Amino acid sequence: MKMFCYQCQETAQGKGCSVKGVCGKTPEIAALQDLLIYATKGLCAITTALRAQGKSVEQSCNFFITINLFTTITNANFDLPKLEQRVRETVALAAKLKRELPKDCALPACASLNLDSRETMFALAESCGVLATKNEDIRSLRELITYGLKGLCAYMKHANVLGFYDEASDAFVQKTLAALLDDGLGVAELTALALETGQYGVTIMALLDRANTETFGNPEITTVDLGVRNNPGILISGHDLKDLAMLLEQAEGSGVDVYTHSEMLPAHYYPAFKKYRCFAGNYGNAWWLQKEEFAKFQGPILMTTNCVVPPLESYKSRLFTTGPVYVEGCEHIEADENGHKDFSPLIALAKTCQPPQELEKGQIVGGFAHEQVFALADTVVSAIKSGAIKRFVVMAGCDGRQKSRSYYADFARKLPSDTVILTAGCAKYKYLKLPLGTIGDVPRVLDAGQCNDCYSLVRIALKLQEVFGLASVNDLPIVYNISWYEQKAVIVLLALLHLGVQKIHLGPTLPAFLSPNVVDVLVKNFGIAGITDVDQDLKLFGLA
Ligand code: FSO
Ligand code: SF4
Repeated sequence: MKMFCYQCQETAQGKGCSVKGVCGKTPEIAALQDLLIYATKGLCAITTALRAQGKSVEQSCNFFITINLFTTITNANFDLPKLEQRVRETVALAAKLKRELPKDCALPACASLNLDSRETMFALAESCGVLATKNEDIRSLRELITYGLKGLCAYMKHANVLGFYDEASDAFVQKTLAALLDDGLGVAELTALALETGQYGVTIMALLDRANTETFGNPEITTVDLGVRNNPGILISGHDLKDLAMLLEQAEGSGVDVYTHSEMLPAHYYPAFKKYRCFAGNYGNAWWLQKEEFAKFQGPILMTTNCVVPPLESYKSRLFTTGPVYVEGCEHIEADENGHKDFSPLIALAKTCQPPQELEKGQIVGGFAHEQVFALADTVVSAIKSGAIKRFVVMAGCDGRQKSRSYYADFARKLPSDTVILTAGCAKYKYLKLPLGTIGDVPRVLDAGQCNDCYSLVRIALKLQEVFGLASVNDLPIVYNISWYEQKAVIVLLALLHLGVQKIHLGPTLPAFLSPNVVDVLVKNFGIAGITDVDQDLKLFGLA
């Protein structure tokens, strides 16, 4: 079977995975993901037509569409039967909603799919994937928007499960996804739509920020242990704080400790989780080291979102999934109709396991989200005025397994001592544990949180602009050296472009899905550039 996917930074040869995904995605999984997106476009054409006729779309339908997009993000779903079921549910929901529309309502072919066998599905998938769009620039922009929407939906899902919704954003996602079938939209219209996607990216990151902070409090400066305790443990990874809240509640008093991994580290910064004595510390590093680290953890592991990688046999029986994450052969924890999840299988299994093997000792400090940094504003502003802090370097985004990513650790090490790194996302693992010291009382690496907390970095930049009375956010002494891996980074990038941030450097490579002409548009209008080598880039940024 053929496949084609180029949605993440690790795509084969920097061009596209066509035999098997570097991530472990098989051609069959790729086919059903393509088909899921295609069927979802059909469903979105129907919901958009319903809205146009003044009819409302149920929240459960909006949520269903959000999860469909989240499901196809890199490293989320490796379960073929589950994907097949999801495609069938999408087609069934489309058929049901279509009955509410007048018979003569014009709809695309994907709004009325007829899928009998899995073979029919595979055959159809061949004609509806990325390469179905022949014009390279149109394909590039359509995929840029699709990946932005996938990232946006990941963040929207986290807000939704905490009871925060934005119907206008749901309507935009659905209208836009359906519009990607419209051959009447050219480069200019699609470029505008990509920037509008960035605008909704800002809205949704702000909504998620409100959901997280109103539910769990404002992140505060926190010291997090990196070592291990003597009890058996459960390791939780991914980005879903509600899952963590339920797990901590259920594990408390059981004799089992809970450790965070990768993007769950910033959970330690929230006041709401500090009361749990079972909340131990952070174990390990970014997602791509999970094979080694999960094997050594010895207890159950819960993946709440991407990035999961196809597991080794040594820990597969201890790997549980939930939310949009599925791995064939691993137990999946479903929410009940009230959103409650029963994590007792993990707690019971943990009690039979050895405590985690120690990976490292020590502590790290984080929690520099917007409110905490605003509380330190006087210190930061006087450090800037005295010249003690000369520059901020935004080094946010994703980490990944390619060797070339050592660039980011080297870049951090070689930065002049009067620079401060602002970070968010799993990219931080390249420098958070380096001994970079402080400037006065201000650590040289300020971790705002998860990748969605890039929103905090924007708030901080806007605050500095206000304090210094600058006309533009681009007048601040801030440079952007961002690393990307998957589609959440795409929505963060589009959000920054929407806010008018210029001269973002993106690495370790520019996205394969950007055609030369689209790159040209981004270079001309936003000054976007890639990276070269550390010394050259330090000079270019005026940091050497
Ligand atoms: Fe990293 Fe994975 Fe948060 Fe991504 S864990 S790579 S941008 O999913 O979402 O930063
Ligand atoms: Fe390849 Fe990335 Fe797609 Fe996986 S998600 S198939 S690694 S481009």
